[in-house]
Amino acid sequence: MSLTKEALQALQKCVDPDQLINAHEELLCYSYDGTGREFLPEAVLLPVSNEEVSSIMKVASAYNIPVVPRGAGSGMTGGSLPVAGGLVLSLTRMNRIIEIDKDNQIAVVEPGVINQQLRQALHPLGLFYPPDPASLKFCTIGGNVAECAGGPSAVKYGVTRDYVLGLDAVLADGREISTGVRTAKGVVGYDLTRLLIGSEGTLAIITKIILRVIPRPTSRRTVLLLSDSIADATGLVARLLHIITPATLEYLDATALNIVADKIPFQLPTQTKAMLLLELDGSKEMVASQANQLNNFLEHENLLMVKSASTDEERDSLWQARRSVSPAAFALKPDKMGEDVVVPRSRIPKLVAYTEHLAKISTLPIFTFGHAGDGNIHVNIMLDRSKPEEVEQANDAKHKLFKQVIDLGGTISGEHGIGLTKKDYLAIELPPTSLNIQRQLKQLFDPQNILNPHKIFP
Ligand code: 2HG
Ligand code: ZN
Repeated sequence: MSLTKEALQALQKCVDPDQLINAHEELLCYSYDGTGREFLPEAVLLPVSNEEVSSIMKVASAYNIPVVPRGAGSGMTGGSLPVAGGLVLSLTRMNRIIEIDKDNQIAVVEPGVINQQLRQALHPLGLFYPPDPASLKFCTIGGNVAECAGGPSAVKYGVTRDYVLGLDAVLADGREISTGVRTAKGVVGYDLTRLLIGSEGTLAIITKIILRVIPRPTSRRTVLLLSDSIADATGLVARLLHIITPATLEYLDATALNIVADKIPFQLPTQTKAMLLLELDGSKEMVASQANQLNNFLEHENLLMVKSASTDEERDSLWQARRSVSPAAFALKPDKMGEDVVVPRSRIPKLVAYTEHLAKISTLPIFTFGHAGDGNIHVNIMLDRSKPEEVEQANDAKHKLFKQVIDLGGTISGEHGIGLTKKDYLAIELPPTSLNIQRQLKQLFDPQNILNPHKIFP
């Protein structure tokens, strides 16, 4: 326990009574995330302003209390889990869209704004914030920034970091900083904005985000490609991207398709082994021209079926199916290791063949889906954590997978971050000098190691 009576009293002075939770049954709500692991915090604080965050951090550093910032708790690697107890700083009440500057295509938001709410606010203004994690209906922009979230549209539009111009943040000792700019360009000093993006709550608490937004595409077409061969379907990805840049290029294997089959508005041929889900967007003319190029390209491909969604309802069902793969996977086993490895796109067939090999030598269900357009494949290893032999098998498969990914010239995380679940594997990818410099940065920002301790570093 790091929260003494004296520290608790000091914290009570920072916020109103309804902004501090320490009843056991309420603490439980802040003890888990998308990994299904659980760690109980000693107290939860719900600040509503920068000033409150700052005064909380001053108390936390004076009393040496661990602090874990948290958005919606939808993270996939344990980033928001209070593994050392202490405080959870829930930023969900800092949920104002402070400003939308239409002329300059900028939105300024607090971290607790839900991704989808920002999209809805931008829509009538003809603007668009592209990063679209599968959890966009409930995840927060602050969490997206902390993990540098991606999503299906990254293949055309990039990830969270490509839209963040500047940040306000509170340091471990309570000091406040502003980084970046609210202009289209800016190169004054080191890029602290980029350093904080993806830092998983280990360097500072993000309290305000300046985002670049873009004109909203007015037209789109959703196309489904079905193949009886995973190798053929994934082999097509890199070649297709020479012809057009779709807004999404997603891939699902047969298991992923099976677990969401009830949501797919079409009958799939029984030989289906893989699906690619593509979306074209832009103006009406651009979409029509890309669709033409796509059709010409597909004429020479050996596919079971090519089908376009003909109504908005069909399109929504297809995306609902895709976004449900991750939660639906629990029908296979009570626990999952959901990895988010990335390889150069031309090597996806090799990666997927390797996962099939891993599945063959294991008794666990292992299946793949994900953002093929980015080479970002979710390898899901399903298991029952109460069975030690399954945990051992799953860890072994994960280790082998990561090694193979590095051999293929890839990276062990494309969008979920390192957090808790991948920290022991960091050295597979980062050489010692790079790891050391990163540790020194952490030390500089947080010398007492109170901000999200035991994350990222082995
Ligand atoms: C997705 O793309 C998410 O659906 C979750 O990133 C992936 O559960 C997963 O492995
Ligand atoms: Zn994903």
